[in-house]
Amino acid sequence: MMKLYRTASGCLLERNNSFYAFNHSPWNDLITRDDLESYLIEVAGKITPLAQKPDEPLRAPIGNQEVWAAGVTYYRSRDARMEESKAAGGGDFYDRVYNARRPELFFKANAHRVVGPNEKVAIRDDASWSVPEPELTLLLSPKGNILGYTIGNDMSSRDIEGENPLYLPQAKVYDRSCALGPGILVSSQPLPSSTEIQLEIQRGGNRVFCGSTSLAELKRDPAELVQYLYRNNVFPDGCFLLTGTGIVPPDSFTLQHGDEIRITIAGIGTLINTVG
Ligand code: DO4
Ligand code: MG
Repeated sequence: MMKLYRTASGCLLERNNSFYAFNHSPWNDLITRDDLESYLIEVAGKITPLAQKPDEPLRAPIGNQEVWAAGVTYYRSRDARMEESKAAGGGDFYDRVYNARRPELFFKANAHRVVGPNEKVAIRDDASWSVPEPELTLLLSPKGNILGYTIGNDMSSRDIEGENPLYLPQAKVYDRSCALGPGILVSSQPLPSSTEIQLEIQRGGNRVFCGSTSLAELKRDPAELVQYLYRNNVFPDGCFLLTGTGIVPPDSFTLQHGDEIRITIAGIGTLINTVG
């Protein structure tokens, strides 16, 4: 188990409960290496571990990558979206894409729209119904190999998407609409299907929502999503791919400024952001 973090001063590697600080500039060149896993094992073998985990703020683990997302990959997402777009006559499309061979894939963000751990995510000023979407996120190399996993928050404006599915880019892509982190679990191995994803939202110190799902509920194989994404599409710096949400708060829930969003994925960590 090896995790790679980006800090203000460089790179931090966690391996077998030891921490190793090192520099690799630019970060982008590190996380595009197809041999990332073996390279990091080599790095750890050459330097002395730190006496303790450094208390340094973490940055979003992104370089020049685009961020893409898959949609309607869990039954819960299909269901919620069919309901929210019923009046607009869009419901049927979500059912069709859930069952279709070709997945839904959409552009989510580039680096300047992404925030890291403990930074502020945004809700749109012109939206009245906003939710976080906690998603297992793949780090892909330029060749389309899965190098590792992180946590992604696909912040979404449900009223805008629900009014008309053609408004999807506005519901999904805006400043600080995506959070990534806290680090990258570096592994090319598939995660166990029992891997749990949890979402907790706190308001004024009280828990106002919590929910969980597991990768067993993910309808698509991550490798299949990657295969579709890389068809006729070159990613010179690789890509982050969010794999869809399986947790949707009840329709009565909307995020407010000051809410704290905590997303935990077993084996990867917890990504915490506040709405602001
Ligand atoms: O179909 C619209 C977006 C779906 C999505 O973001 C998800 O299922 O996570
Ligand atoms: Mg999503």
